[in-house]
Amino acid sequence: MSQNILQISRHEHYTILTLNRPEKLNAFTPALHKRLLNTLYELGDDRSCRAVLLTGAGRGFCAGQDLGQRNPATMKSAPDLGESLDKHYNPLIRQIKDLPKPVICAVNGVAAGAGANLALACDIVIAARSARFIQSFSRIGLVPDSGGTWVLPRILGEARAKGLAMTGQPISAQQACDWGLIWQVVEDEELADVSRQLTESLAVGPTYGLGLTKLAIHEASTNTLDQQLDLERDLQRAAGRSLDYREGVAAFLEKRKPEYVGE
Ligand code: LHQ
Repeated sequence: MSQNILQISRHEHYTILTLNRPEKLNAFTPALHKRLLNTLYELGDDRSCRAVLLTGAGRGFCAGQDLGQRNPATMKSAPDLGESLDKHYNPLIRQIKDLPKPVICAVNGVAAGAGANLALACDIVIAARSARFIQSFSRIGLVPDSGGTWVLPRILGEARAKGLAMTGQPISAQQACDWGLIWQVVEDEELADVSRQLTESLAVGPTYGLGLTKLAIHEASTNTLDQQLDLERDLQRAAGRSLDYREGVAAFLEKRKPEYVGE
C-alpha cells in the first residue's frame, strides 16, 4: 500500500485515528473502511485504550464515499449500494456506538455525506470554525445513510432534518453547534489541542461508567421512561460495584483528585 490511509497514533490511555487521504478529502474507499473498522474492533478489545479521537488529515474531515469508486457510468451493472452499507458503513457506525469508551471526533474541515454522519455518530464532536456539514446525498440522488435519517430528526426535528437532507445545503460548524448537533466549535488552530485535551481527560476517567453512560443514552432513543428507569437501575448497580466508584467516593471524601483505573 503506497499510502498510510489511516494514521494510528497510540498514547498512554488513548488512540488518535486520522483519516489520511487528504487529496480526496479523506473520502472512503473499501481499503480505508477495512482499516478503520478493524482498528476500531481492536480498540474495542484493548482495555489500555480508554478513549478514541477520530479526525482527518488536510483541509477536509471526510467527503463520504469515494465516488470515483462507485461511478455507475464505469460499472458493468448498476452498483448495489445496499451491499456497501451492509459491508462497510453500517458496521462502522454500529462499532462506534457499541465501543464501551468515549469516541471523540475532531472535525477539521468539510464533512460531507457519510463523512458528516460518521462525525455525528461519535460521542462528542468538536469542529473547527471553518468546518461545514453537508448532507450531500440528495445532490447525487441518494438517501442519507450512516445513521443520518436516524440522528437528524431526533436532534433537529423533521423540518430541519428534511431541509438539510433534501437541499443538501451546507451548514457551518457554528450552526451545527447552535442546533445541538455537535458539542463545541473552536478556532481552527485550536482544534488539535482542544480535542486532544478533552480526549486525554476522558481517557483517565471512569471508563467503565462512561461506557455504561453511553449505552444508557443510546438505549433511551427507543426505550419508554419505564424501561429506561429499569435500565438505569441495572447500570447503576453495575457501576456501583466498580473500582472507579470506590475510588471516586474516596477521592471526594479525601479532597484529592481521583485516580481511575477504568474498571
Ligand atoms: C472526492 C470526493 C468524493 C471522490 C471530494 N469522492 N473524490 C454510501 C454507499 C455507497 C456509495 C455511495 O455513497 C454512500 C454514502 C455517501 O457518502 S454519498 C455522498 C458522497 N460524497 C459526496 O457526494 C461529496 C462529494 N464532494 C463534494 O461535494 C465536495 O468535494 C465537497 C463539498 C465535499 C468539498 O468541496 P471543495 O472544498 O470545493 O473541494 P473539491 O470538490 O475541489 O474536492 C477536492 C478534491 O477531492 C477533488 O479532487 P481533484 O482531483 O479534482 O482535486 C475532488 O474530486 C475530491 N473529492 N469528495 N466523495
